[in-house]
Amino acid sequence: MKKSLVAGVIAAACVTVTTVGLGATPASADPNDCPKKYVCVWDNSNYEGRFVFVPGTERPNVGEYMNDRTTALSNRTGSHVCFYQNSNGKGSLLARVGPGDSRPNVGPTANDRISSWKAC
Ligand SMILES: [Ca+2]
Repeated sequence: MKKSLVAGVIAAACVTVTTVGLGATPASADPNDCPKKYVCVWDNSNYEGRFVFVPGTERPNVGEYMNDRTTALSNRTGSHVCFYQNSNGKGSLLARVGPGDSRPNVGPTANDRISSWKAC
């Protein structure tokens, strides 16, 4: 009796874990998944889809994998960070995000245009 109860509890725990796995998106869905002192960007709104997590406040070129794809972002650094249209902080300033702030959607002006960022 006791043994089967333990088995039942373990089975229930496994079911719970499976449900969480299916409920979550494959990549991420929470700006706090971005580690402290990192800047993180995601392809889709609400922190979903492909992503790049970068330590520090500088990224002169986000790279081909994420170039012109960013739709959501999180700034977990202690500085304001500015996001630019071109590499090396050139082109239009598309977004300025305060320390600890995040954007589930950067909006139509900045969407799918960010190529670099730096503290500002
Ligand atoms: Ca996108």
